[in-house]
Amino acid sequence: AAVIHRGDYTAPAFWIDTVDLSFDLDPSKTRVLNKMTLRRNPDVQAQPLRLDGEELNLARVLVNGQGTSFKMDGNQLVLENLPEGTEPFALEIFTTCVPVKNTKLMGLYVSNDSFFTQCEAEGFRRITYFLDRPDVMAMYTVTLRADKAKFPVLLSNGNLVDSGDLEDGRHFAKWVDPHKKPSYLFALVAGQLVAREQRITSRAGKDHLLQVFVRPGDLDKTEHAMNSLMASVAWDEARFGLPLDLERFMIVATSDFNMGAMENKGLNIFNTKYVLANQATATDVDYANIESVVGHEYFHNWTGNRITCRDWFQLSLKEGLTVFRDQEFSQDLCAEPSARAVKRIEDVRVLRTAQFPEDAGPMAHPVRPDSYLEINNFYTVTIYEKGAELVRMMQTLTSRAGFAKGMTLYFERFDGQAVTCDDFAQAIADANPGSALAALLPQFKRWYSQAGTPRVAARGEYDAAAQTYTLHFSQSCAATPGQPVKEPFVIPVSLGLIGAASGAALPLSVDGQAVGGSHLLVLTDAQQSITFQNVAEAPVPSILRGFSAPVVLDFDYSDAQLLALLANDTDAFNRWEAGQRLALRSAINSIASSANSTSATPLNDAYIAAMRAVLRHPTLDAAFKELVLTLPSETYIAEQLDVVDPQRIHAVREAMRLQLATALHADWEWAFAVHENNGGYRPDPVSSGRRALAGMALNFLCLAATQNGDSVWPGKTLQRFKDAGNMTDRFNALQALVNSGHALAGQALARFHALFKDEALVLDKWFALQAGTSDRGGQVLPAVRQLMAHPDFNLKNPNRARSVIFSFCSANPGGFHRADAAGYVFWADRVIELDAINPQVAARLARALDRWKKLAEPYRSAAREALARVAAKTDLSNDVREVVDRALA
Ligand code: B3K
Ligand code: ZN
Repeated sequence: AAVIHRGDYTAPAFWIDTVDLSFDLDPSKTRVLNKMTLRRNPDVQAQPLRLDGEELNLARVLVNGQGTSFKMDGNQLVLENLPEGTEPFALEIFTTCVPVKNTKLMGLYVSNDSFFTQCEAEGFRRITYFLDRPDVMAMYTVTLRADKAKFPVLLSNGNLVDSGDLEDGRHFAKWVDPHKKPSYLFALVAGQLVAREQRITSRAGKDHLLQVFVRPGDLDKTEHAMNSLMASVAWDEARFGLPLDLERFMIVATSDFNMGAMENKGLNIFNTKYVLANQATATDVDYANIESVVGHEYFHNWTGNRITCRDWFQLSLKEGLTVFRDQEFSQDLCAEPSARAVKRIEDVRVLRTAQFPEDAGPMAHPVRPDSYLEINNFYTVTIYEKGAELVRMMQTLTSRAGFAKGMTLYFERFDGQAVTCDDFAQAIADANPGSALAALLPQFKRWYSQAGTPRVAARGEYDAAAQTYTLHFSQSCAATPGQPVKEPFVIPVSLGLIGAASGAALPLSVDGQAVGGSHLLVLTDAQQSITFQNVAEAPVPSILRGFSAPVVLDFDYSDAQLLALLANDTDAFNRWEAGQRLALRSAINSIASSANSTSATPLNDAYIAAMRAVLRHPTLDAAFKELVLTLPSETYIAEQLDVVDPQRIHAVREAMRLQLATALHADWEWAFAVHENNGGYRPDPVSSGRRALAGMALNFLCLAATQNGDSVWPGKTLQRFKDAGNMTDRFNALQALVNSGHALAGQALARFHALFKDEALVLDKWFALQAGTSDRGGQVLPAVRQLMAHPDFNLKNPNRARSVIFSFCSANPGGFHRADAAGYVFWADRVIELDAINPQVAARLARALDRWKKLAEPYRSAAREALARVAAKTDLSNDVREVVDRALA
């Protein structure tokens, strides 16, 4: 297999105008008749037609109804004797495939006796021969035929135009999609499904049918997904003037799915995890995720489907933009401003714990990559989450209204086309001629081409006599693979000043102008300064408010300054950030201080007192408190260090948790008492924040019990676990018992399994909790091996594989990084085993060792050995090959 380069893009030699597909669906042999009309692209020199195909049995090829010669070149079907000129011609291809053997879950596959498809990025070629690339957009007609008893529901994109019975107990359905689309947006579903239905009328007065299809028995878990869909339709119309462009919009849930969901035109296919919820089975986090994923896929209908990507290097054109849109959607659904801030903090936490490491590791790539071996490896947090930050910065540099104007211009220019990231950025800038974005566009676009997380270093100078405060900034960005030198970025820095003594938000004056309480400084140079006038007292700078750019900020804050920000900043994000910086500092000092023994008290009294003040604060809301009281993760701490001893980090963080548990014991008791009762269940931000804080309190109270021998709180926790009226409270209680290692955990886990043995998504939680639990002397790996031997374990089901294997290898550093290397041996075995089943899932797991070069010995050598063992296999998929070869490079 060869590396694909962005610079090699050429337009297709042929266009496909129409596609008429007929399926005779049979799990062990599905027949596919593909009738297309094509024409030569007059702008490209005449050449043979090369159609992509994979794991297909080819039976027949007809051109304008006549047999024709063809040859195979690798996976491509090559047709040389085609009509000359640019007149359309008919091409008919008949193939068969074997859905039941499709464990890759790409193309047409069977899950729970139903048929599903997944075509993005290159799965359509596993269904029929095609120009399987996003810039070839066609009109689709699809006829499905199948056994009526086994597959009563037959769905595809667009509108149902005909259906009826056939001989031998079979039936058919014919679907026509009124919009042209690239092949990656094709979908079909066939099986025993039931739907929740909702009719809606748009602002413009059009009627639509919304449907959520699930397996019989799951209908009682579809209300939240439907509500989220209705909210999405309304939001896109209200915020961006983008209406639903289909009579019918369908969501179908499947339990076998490689990722979260897929935005197929009019027929979104979802992982059940992002559809099914009721209060007995889903947590508040599940509810929030469903809302944002339903929104995300729906918003793709415009950003992705109406305007799509010219080539896969432009993936962030749709993904970064659509993540930005789903983030804004979730924020706009929050009634309280504080809930918006909570959502922003959660999003930044994902960016910093997952994307920053990616950008500093062997898989680092620009938001618009330059090359890939396997496109599936580039559905990354960089393309998605960093891509969303780029769009957010564009909004910051043009204003919310200006950005909306830019979106309107983008659709005026490019609706119905396959375009590039440049096209998007140009449209946003052109709609805002006076903006900083328009003025700086070429430099701004370095965000698309340069990988790596920029660092911004700042220092401040207060001149008490002149009452001025000057901030000096410098920016830099470390080398990444293939990019040794970086040019300066455009970095919007939102700034404020807090009085060091008074704690007051200081009014800002720049160049003699009052600018209010916050000021946006746009960094463009390697070095830059700004001076504020009329600064009446020594200030503490609040820099990068709201995380206004995806950078690392270095500022040599004193503890006192951070405590002042934590107590007084008007910007909720920086308030939280100050607490994180304080905790991080304690962690790093403790890690550095004594290599062998861990202090029982890494946190100082001032920090503890500040955390008590936050916890007991009369007006801050519970969700925000829970975020502030959450220590930086082991992964985030590791990223701050040059040499990483995962066991040391784990020990120090555990000591910090224990210290918070004991030093704030009375406060946790208070917090639990005040937040434990929340009335009837509603998954809104305020009550879910209260449940989160109550759950955190229980976790700390059970942890403290391991020290003080208390049996009251573990007992209460078990009772709460038994009595809980919703999954959030129940699971938090279970987690408190399991994570503290309490003896009652065993009976609670057994009871939980018995209660939910028929709920796959709940069992996933049961597996994940045990595989991700805090390691105490190496007990987790043997437990994980036992979980894999459990009758409910199934390696072929991605959700279940992730719940055990990923929860351990990717989300449990203290358990995974063992001095005896057994974690890495386990990892290598699983990567190899999974690669034979499902390369996409295997490649995700392979990334668990991305940061091996930072590890201290003996971890580093053992990790390299494990990677080398995988890389030595000659029959690896491209997916895993690319990941391990890059890691070892
Ligand atoms: N566009 C899909 C992701 C497809 C992944 C293919 N390996 C889901 C989404 O981003 O909405
Ligand atoms: Zn997406």
